[in-house]
Amino acid sequence: MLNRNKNLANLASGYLFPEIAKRRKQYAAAHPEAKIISLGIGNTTEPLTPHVVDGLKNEVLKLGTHEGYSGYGDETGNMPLREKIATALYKGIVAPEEVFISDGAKCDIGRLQYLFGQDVAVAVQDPAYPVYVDGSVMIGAAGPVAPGATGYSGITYMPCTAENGFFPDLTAIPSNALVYFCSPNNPTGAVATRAQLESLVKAARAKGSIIIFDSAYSAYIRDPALPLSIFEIEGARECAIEVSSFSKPIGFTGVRLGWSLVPRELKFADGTPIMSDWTRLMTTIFNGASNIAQAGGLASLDETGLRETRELTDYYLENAKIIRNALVGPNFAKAKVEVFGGDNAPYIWARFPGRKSWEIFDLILDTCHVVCTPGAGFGPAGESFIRFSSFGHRAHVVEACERLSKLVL
Ligand code: PL4
Repeated sequence: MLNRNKNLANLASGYLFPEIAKRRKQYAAAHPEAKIISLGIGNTTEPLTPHVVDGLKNEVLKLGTHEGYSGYGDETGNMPLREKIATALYKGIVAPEEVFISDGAKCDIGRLQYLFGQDVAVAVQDPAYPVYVDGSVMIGAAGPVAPGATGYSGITYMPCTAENGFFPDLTAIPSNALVYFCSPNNPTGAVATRAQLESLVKAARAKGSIIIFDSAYSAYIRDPALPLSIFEIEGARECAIEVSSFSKPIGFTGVRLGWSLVPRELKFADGTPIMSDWTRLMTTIFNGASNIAQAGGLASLDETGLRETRELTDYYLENAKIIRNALVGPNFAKAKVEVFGGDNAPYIWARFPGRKSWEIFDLILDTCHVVCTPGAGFGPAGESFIRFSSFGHRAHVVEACERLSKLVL
């Protein structure tokens, strides 16, 4: 028999989101009368917008003709889409050849972990989207949780707390490390300022480290002073890779489309351009994003598409406002609950002093029939926090908030 992959055996628990789905299912089975509402997993709920649907439909119709049919495409993506991302979203600060189209940011994070392999130090914001840590353990860049420890060995956890404005102490960044950084942040909802990103780039360059910048939620930024991309920061081309996604701007969570951005200047220690190895890897183990999805993505980047994106993201941001308002109600104020995020981000991050995240998760599920996400699932610094997602139907969000206003803490 084959031996189990040792790295997978090092994982301490199941992946967070299926675990939440499992608990919801178990609760529903035991309480069939409960009308459960999810403010948990960041899964979009609103229909695709008309112009994007037209883009998808037209491509499907083309595929049904001899003239318009296409099979395998370029593994790194169709050039018109790469060009449009470079111009419409990045205003020309990146070149189309630096944009690699994919089936989503999560998949790109996994492939980037494969690109850098196991001989790399890893630093994460704590709390963080679990794929950064779990994927690092899977590839062998991090080891098991030592007895008595709260995190995996080999990972530098950089606490992001209310006290430090959810921006980490950058002196903790190890040398020659991959530094995962997400802004707007999942789960805290914090958005890094220009000055903060400048200090991050400076610190990464000083340490010979590379930032993996996750901008999956940049379409939710409304404050014009906040950077949408790490490449707005001078020096980032020498120390950063960006991953991003069509999931949250246009509801492509199920359609699947994203991109990574690898600047030409970025090099390994031996002088090899990272872009060369990334191209080699993508063309070898990835077969290109769906041509239909790419047509939909392209439609979303023209004038009409960008307007629709704005309207869709405004809808979820309004949900975020409704959730925030509910969480500052008298019952929460009495329990001294602190509320963060939700302004330029679709997540609200609430601290329940003296309580455990999973305890609050169970209480809210049991008494409000509302699913949320326990902060502890995002890392040690997430303990006592709960994340609320704004990706729901308005009527469900309003109903969930009414129930939350009656929560006894
Ligand atoms: C549940 C910071 C959600 N099954 O859709 P993708 O792959 O382009 O983007 C995924 C992604 C990338 N980066 C960040 C994210 O927060 C997400 C999506 N996260 C959440 O609730 O935290 C969905 C989670 C999904 C998953 O595992 O990603």
